[in-house]
Amino acid sequence: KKWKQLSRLQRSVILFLFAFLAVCGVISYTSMGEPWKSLTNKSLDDQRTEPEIPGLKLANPAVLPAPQKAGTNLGDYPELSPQKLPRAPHVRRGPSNLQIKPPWRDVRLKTRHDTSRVVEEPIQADREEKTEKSIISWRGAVIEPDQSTEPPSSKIKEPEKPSSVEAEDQKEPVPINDRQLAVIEAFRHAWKGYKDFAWGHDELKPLSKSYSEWFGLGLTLIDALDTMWILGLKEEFEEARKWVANDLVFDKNVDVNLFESTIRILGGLLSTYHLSGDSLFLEKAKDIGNRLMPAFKTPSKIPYSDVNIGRGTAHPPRWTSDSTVAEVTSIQLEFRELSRLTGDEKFQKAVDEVMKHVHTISGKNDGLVPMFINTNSGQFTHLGVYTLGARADSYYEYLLKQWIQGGKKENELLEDYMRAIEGVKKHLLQRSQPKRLTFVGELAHGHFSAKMDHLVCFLPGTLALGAHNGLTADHMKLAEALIETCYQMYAQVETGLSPEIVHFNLHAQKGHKDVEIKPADRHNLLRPETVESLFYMYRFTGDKKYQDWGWEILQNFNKYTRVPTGGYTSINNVQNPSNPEPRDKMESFFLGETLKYMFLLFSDDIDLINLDKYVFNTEAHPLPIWVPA
Ligand code: DMJ
Repeated sequence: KKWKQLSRLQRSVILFLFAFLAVCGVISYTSMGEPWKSLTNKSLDDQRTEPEIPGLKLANPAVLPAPQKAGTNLGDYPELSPQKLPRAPHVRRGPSNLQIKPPWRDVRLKTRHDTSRVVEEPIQADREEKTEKSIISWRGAVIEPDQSTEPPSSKIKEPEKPSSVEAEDQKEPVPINDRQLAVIEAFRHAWKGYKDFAWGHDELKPLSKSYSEWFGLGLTLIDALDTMWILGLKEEFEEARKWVANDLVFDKNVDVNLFESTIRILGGLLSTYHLSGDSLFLEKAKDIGNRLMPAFKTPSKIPYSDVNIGRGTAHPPRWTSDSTVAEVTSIQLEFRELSRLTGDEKFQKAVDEVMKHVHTISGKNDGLVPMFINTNSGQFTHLGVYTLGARADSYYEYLLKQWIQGGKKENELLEDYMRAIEGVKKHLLQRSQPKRLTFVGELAHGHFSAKMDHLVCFLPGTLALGAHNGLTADHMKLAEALIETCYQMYAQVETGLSPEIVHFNLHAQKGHKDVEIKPADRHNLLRPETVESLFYMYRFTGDKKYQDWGWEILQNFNKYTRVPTGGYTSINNVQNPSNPEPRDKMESFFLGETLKYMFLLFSDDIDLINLDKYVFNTEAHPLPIWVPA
């Protein structure tokens, strides 16, 4: 009534005053730092992460800041824990990112005292601009406010260029040291055997001077491409490239294992494309990627283990409709990268769906997963058995690595990883006697077994990588303890080489070491996991003992597995130095992984595959991190 009695002028003045006060209020609220943003993210995170995940607490904020412009620091988060290696004095610092130029242009392998490498760095500016918009969630993961709830695949638009194409600034050569030269010599010896007796075939049989076929796709050659690039082996690389260009044909009526061909062939081609910038490798990667896609046509979308890449049909193994959990959850880095490079989201969609599904299903034990999953029902099978070894190993590795690859935005991956590591601590960690080595055993229907596969030795490296990326410091402590154990799996054995599986003594017995070996487990397949972890540990701590341990291992490979006419061989008996019983097979991962990690371990150049720019797939093929730190 009173309002109506007021004149028009009086009403306008009152309305103006109200409007003025409202604007002042908004301004002062905004200047408090846009609190609604963090509130929104926090509540979203809260909803998704109940109950609280141990180890992911505000008390342990990330030490790695979100990707950001140089000189800015977001909130109270400390600066990135750097890779610890001393930089070679003559390496110029520039805008950070790694690229290795083609070895024949820049990497000069000369005499023992005159070896050099040039590393260059690409333009960073537009990436920085993109990442500037990111904010950090309360748990330290990077969230882009407008993107955090969308699947990454929806963001795919334009095909990406190889990371090498962005390379620009050149740095001074970093000398190659004697240990790296020894790795190059070992590689050349292995390659000689492959070239002389197995060229274009899957694996060398160095004793019978012949070869074995698995998929008939030149597996060793493809697995070794990026190793040759990194080692600077120009001639060998060129020759292998020619074979890829002229002889690598995927239109073949052959069954391949989805996981093995993804990590070795697709991963190898993608990584070589990134390092070399040569589109031949991307074309081949697209071809094999497309041919593997029928594997995902299953009732549950959990892929079959095998695909006929010529016929376009897929199937599980003859005796079961199960797939292996590690296999279906360790193809993601490669297919996601293929989507990013091609602009075709179908690859990423297929593999992301698998991860999302595995995230939701029951049958886990504090984040630990069973070893099998059914392709019809999409449920875990053979419940109750938990291991970090064969059939489960790289599930854990890829949780962390996908999170890193995608710029640390996909919180479900991080949550599953953190929960799983807590599960490891709760159910699988024990200490041996007499040395009290920390080891990862297995759990079968509530019974603990002190058995540890050599495969588990990927774990210290993965834990260290997580800690470097901001996860809790106790992961690094555990990594340090476990790498010591993995080293002891070599050092306590007669040949100084680890067997495939060890059993740890839980009780001290006179005359017994920590490590016991059963006759069926005493073979060595030239596997990489311990050397891989040594590489991460050296990069992040700078502690030379890790290099020394790796050097011992290389010498023992040379002593017991080197075949004089060319190549290295798996052996049947690591306990018998006078007759280690050669098995007559050189696995492709010896060149793809073991020697590559050795070379990187002995390097003091942190930009030789910079771990803030690249993430290694489980076959040691480096793929770019989408939003580098
Ligand atoms: C490789 O093919 C990969 O590292 C895989 O993750 C495990 N097995 C071998 C090496 O041991």
